[in-house]
Amino acid sequence: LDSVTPPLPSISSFRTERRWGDTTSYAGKKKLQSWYQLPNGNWELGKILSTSVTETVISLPNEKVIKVKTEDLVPANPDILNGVDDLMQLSYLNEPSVLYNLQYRYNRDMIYTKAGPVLVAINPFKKVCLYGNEYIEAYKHKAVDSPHVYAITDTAIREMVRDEVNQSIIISGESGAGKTETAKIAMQYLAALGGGSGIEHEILKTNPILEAFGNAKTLRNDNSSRFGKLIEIHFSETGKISGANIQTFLLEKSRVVQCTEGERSYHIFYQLCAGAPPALREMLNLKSADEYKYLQQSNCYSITGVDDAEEFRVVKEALDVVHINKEDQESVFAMLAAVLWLGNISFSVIDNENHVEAVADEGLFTVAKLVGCCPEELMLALSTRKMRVGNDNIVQKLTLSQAVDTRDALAKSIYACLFEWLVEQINKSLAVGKRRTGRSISILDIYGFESFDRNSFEQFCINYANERLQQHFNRHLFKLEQEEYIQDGIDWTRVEFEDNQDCLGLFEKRPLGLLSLLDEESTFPNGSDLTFANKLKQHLSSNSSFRGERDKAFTISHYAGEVTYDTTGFLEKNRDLLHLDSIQLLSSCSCHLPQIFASSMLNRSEKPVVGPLHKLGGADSQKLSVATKFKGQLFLLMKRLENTTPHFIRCIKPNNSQSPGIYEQGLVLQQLRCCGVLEVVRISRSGFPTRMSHQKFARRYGFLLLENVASQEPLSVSVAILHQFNILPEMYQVGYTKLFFRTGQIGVLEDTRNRTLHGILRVQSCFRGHQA
Ligand code: AOV
Ligand code: MG
Repeated sequence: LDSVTPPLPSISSFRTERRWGDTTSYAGKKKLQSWYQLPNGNWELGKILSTSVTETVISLPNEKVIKVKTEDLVPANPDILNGVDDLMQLSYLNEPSVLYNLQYRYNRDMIYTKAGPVLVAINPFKKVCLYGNEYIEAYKHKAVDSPHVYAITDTAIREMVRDEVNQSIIISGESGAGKTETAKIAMQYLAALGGGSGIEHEILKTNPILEAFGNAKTLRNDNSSRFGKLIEIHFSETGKISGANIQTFLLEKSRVVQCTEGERSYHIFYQLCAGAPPALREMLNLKSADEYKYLQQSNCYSITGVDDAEEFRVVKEALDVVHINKEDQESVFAMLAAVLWLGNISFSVIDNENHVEAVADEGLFTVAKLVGCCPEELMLALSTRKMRVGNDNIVQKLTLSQAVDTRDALAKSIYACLFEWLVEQINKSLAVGKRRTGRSISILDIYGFESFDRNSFEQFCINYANERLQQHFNRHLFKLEQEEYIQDGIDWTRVEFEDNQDCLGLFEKRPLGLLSLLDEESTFPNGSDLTFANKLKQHLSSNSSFRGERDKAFTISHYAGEVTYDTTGFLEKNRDLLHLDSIQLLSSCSCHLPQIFASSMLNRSEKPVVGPLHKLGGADSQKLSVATKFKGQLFLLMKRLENTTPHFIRCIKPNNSQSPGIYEQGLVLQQLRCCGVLEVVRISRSGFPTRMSHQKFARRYGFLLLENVASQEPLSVSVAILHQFNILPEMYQVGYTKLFFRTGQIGVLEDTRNRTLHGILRVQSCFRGHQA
């Protein structure tokens, strides 16, 4: 394709207004080239040799000349538009043109492109020279204006200051698309501009910690986030970072005890095994990763290009920076080792009813030592359960599968509590010296949409979160935008978009939605994954986003594609029960972390626990289910985001092999389609992104008027200003309450205002100088 395109003109030359009229002006002209879709689905640029209403002869880049139906051709943009910064500048806004424009830039390491207000970022899967101090300085001083995470972050800072409104940077995209990297790049820019107090350094250091404990290698991404994260960075009046707060969402804890072939558990386990210094190794009785059962299952211990031992040093240093003292760090590592050793505890059958007892071996003794309990108590907690029958307390022995579940539940809980505890410590550290000013920029980075061969409860939750996020995106870029135009009575033809309300309803409807039915089944004593699956089929089959499958499976038609879920384990994971025996064991431990964990587990249950015997009936039935709690968290998150001005970044994965230089058109197109990039561009192109009430406009620019206006009424003043500045009629619309402007129109006014104000200030200070 490159052979037919001239080299990219300097980026700045694209700034010259290439705007609305273009579509029509070029459309009427004779076309030189068009897009032709090959049988494999890829688009090729064909030079038009001759054309009639029905047939066209084109030559393809491989010099093949073919005759095609004219109606099969899709118009291509003139070469001068190759690689434009903003898809809005394309004369023809069709799928192949957008795909090509992104590819054109991608091939030149220009991985960022604007799609109207949205920043599209294509994962380069290699180091690209676009970051660092020089670039930060350039964006800060507006010396460059090509699309970049820095640029969108800069806009967020400016709007925070200008409008005194909190901002959010919302990053979305499939698993492996580059969200977490993008979030870090945005944080880097904020730290550079708002730095000075030193807290920015701490904020940046939270990344290696949270990644070590919350990221893992999956089949989609070697560094996949297994939790969602919102980091809110606070600024003082002077624009300096004053503190931060991190909120995390639903960590995938099943990974601690169960892991698919080729994936890994959390990075920190491998880092600890590889990097712990000798003294620590001895203290924790640490072995190499391949000696732990939990890590053995997936048969994958290392990641290409990653040195776990080195990473361990990085994490330890970061823990120092966020003020987690050496003693606490040792406790953290002890908990990790305890989790690993728990997995090595085995059971032996002790009677002919298949009851088992934990084997008193190295695993058992080490765990007991690490958490600070006596081995016998641990043995009992793993092999028996205290029950209350009538007025009697009885002890029930466990079968093998019950014992294994109990052990795994304990390991998962310890890990999840450890993660939460760490986030809490980090938040304490970041809150130091925080003076609330009410101004903040939040960055949202959650786990991306996932679809594997086998999808379970975790994917169900992750994809639900992504539906919610997509809804937020739709609301802001399509719904609210268009509603505002219509409400204010301006001329507007509605742009249609893919609404995901149906799918969200499928999850959230009560009582007949996925989440309600899941909760209901989870509380039924006889409920099982099979009865759950049947219930879904019975009640939801009329919903167009739902399809029942064979066995215990069902399919959801998500905004990003269909995913089939296997309900095996759904109920158990949703209940997420830890037996009281285990909680009591932890609370009786002599080490402080297990005690903290035990009390946080008890606190989390809705009913307060009165005394140890009060609840011996087994697990706490009042506890919120995982899905319900997650739903609540997502609602709160959305509420918080609703109070901010959003800035959206869409990360795109150009191939499934995590390799540089490969741009698979089909894969990219599917991602562009599902998040509605083309529609966003369409709306922005015909829309009026800048708006201001008549009052505000009159107040802000009224003093620039050269002639008096007869009426002081805001609308009259506004109109007079528009006339004086010669703003073309097609560049604005006057609504009932607001003025609406095309992109870039307000700039002239702002410049004049700033110059004038500056002049006034200078005169004033001169005057004061004279007086003195
Ligand atoms: P994700 O956050 O979107 O996936 P990541 O941010 O972890 O994806 O990106 C995956 C990998 O892509 C990284 O580990 C890098 O190797 C590479 N990468 C991404 N962005 C860049 C960039 N700007 N420059 C260089 N390499 C990059 V997930 O957390 O799985 O949903 O759940
Ligand atoms: Mg991530």
